[in-house]
Amino acid sequence: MIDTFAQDVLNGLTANNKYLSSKYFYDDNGSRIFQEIMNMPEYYPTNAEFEILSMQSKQIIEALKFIGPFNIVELGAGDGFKTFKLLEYLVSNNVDFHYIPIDISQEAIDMLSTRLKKKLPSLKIHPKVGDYFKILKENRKSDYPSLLLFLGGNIGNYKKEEAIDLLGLIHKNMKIGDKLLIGVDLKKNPIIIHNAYYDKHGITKRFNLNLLLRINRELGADFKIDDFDFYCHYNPITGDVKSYIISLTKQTVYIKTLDKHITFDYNELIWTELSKKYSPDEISNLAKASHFKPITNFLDCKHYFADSLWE
Ligand code: AVI
Repeated sequence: MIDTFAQDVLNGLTANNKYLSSKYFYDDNGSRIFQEIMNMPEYYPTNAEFEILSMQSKQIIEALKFIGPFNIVELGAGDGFKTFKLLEYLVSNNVDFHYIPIDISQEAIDMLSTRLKKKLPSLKIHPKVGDYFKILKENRKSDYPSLLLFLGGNIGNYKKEEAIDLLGLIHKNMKIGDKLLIGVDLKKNPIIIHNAYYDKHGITKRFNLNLLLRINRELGADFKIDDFDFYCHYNPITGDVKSYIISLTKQTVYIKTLDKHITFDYNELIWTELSKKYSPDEISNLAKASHFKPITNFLDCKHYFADSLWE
């Protein structure tokens, strides 16, 4: 029996147009490289969303129209760097709420809880590790309304139908009165987007090639990293950033766990990631397609990024 990762690698690398899913970028090493990406000055989403949550916490909370205590449930809380500003605002205004960060990584949740307990000692925090939907289902039983946070623009990494499925599932696990604040990267000057993904430091290249190293490590493959390169391209009409690994020679790679030889042509591509950008109208359409009602968008001052509030 081979596991899901092995099966997905097999499916992707034996397809006519080769592909690998970007969800496999995030092993320990990949997560560290992603932190480096988020710290690059060219990767504008970090600062843009930080600005929204720092400067507009008051407006966001007012727009919820919650009366009395409520929950803030964060899907994929990670290091909680952006959410901190929102939590800090609520704590310093003595607002009655519970913070429920969810992540699949125990390590990330432990670090987040320790940091928050130190910085905001009066915060009522109930960290959870595990499957988003199971935890959301549990949360439906709460007497209080919830604000769900799905930040960072992760929805952009899903194809349209997949995004609608995922959001539909989130919707199914919410109760009447709950709201969702979702981070969405906006269409903008293509040069800004190009520089954020095709970065001159080569960090995004390392992020992509790490996927081949992961296959070497976990599936006993013999990818020679120097024989591959990285390319990405933004299409300002569709809003798609598509990332690829390029084979620099005609070559054969052996994957031991799969007992499979994979051949690559000279300049053959492996599609690794979609990072979709939306216009405000497209955000509304996405909300409606997944059974939500869009309320309002909170934008940073440059209009690079939106935290969109839906009910
Ligand atoms: C996690 N996700 C929103 C990032 C993005 O912008 O699509 C991942 C990333 N890929 C390259 N740079 C950042």
